Amino acid sequence: MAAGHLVASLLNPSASPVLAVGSTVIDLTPTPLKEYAVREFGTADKAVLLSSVIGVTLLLAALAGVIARRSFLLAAALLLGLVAVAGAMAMLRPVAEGVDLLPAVAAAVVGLSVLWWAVRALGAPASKPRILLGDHAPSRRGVLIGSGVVAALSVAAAVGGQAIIKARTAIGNIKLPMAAKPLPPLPEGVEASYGGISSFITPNSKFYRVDTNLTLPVIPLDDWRLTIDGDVGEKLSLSFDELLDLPMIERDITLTCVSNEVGGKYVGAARWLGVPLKDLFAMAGGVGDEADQILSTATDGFTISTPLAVALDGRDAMVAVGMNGEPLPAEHGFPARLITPGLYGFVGATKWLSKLTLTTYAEKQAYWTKRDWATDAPIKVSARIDTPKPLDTIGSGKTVIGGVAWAQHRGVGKVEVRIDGGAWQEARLGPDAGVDYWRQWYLPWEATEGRHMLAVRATTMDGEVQTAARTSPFPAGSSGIQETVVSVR
Ligand SMILES: Nc1nc2c(c(=O)[nH]1)N[C@H]1C(S)=C(S)[C@@H](COP(=O)(O)O)O[C@H]1N2
Ligand SMILES: [Mo]
Repeated sequence: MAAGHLVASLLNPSASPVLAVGSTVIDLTPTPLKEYAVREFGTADKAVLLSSVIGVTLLLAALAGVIARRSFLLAAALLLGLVAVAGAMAMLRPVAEGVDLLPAVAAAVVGLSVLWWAVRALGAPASKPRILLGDHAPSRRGVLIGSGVVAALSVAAAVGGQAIIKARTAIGNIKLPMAAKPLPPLPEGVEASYGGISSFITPNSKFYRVDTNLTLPVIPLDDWRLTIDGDVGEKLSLSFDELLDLPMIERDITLTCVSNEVGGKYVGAARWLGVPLKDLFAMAGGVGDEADQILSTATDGFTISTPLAVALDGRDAMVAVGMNGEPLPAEHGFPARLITPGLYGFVGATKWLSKLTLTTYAEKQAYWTKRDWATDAPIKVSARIDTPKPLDTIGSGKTVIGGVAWAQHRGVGKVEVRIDGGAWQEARLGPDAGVDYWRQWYLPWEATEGRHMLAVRATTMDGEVQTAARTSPFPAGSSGIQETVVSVR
């Protein structure tokens, strides 16, 4: 496994045996099971998955070791079978090339060599003729030392592979252009005065990350192109430099994941720099009258579909290259991603973007569409309590209840807090950065001793009150209002 990972790190990290098997499991997992995993493990779901793959592989390899003492051939066949599964999975990824078989080949060669050595070093069972042993007598010490060396080399190969991947996905020096009409800096948020409330701008390093990838794609900038094809006047293909030369817009937009539970943390707010979709479509000779879907494809073959009518209804949907004044971080889609204000990320925020195809829902279905998620998924109005934290114990006296609320593309008109089932009290709102951006909110509170139940709800500027009716994330986003309990001493 480690040898395969090291070889993959030099070629294509996603062809690493463990990662290829893990990715295939992700793709094949039925939606209810995936919902369960996300709910139970959150973003640790991938660590759980990879540990399981590694654990099962080690168990099967150990089994091969036991079998090898009776029949080397049978054990070798088992190991080869394991590696073949990994190799096949690597070759069946959406974007696979011949070299993606090499990590499995490396795993096979190293795996068989270690098995051969181990059988030789341990010696055949007393009942069997020692054909494999030659003149060597088995030595317990030699086996222990040898096993230690194999284990140490494995760890070194795995760690080395990770370091190589990290270096290859690092972003070089890129100078972003200015927006045609730069926005003034955002006003200071209320987090400075009321600790515990999410900062008005989410720093890139703290921005939530959600995707199906087990490893970041390696994208050499010189090879990268953005293609626009399908139902357009003329296919368009742009290099990164050509994209950067186009007139840019700058917008403050809050991104939310459809998997976010009420009160959850899969939401972040940033200033995005990019080229409006409508400009790109105009450059491609305009959209024909057949298309009803923008199918975007990432460099690794992952797809997202966005309703064409929604993306072009006047909102600032864009191909973004900048996030909070920096190039997109690798985790957030470098070199370019889609941003569609008002839609959950899974229908409008394709990272590591490589192609936009104008097509129809009848003709082509994206990754999540095939898994029965909604095709048009506007973000639901929602408010979250950041402070006091659920189940916290705080001191009595003057404090604030505070958090953030969002209703992208419609704007937050009002946030209300309810304490111990009393009347809804209107909270104060932080600065306004437009309807696509979240609002901070806070309510001064004279906390008295005892247990208290806090609830919050937001109302959109056009008057929709956040519903108390609970739904789970599948298939179009969670709803309900957050209620938490705090203790005051
Ligand atoms: N290529 C790719 N883009 C993707 C995804 C993905 O799995 N692969 N996940 C989407 C989802 S579900 C969300 S919520 C957003 C999250 O963007 P972020 O990780 O930058 O916060 O990216 C979207 N873009
Ligand atoms: Mo998402």
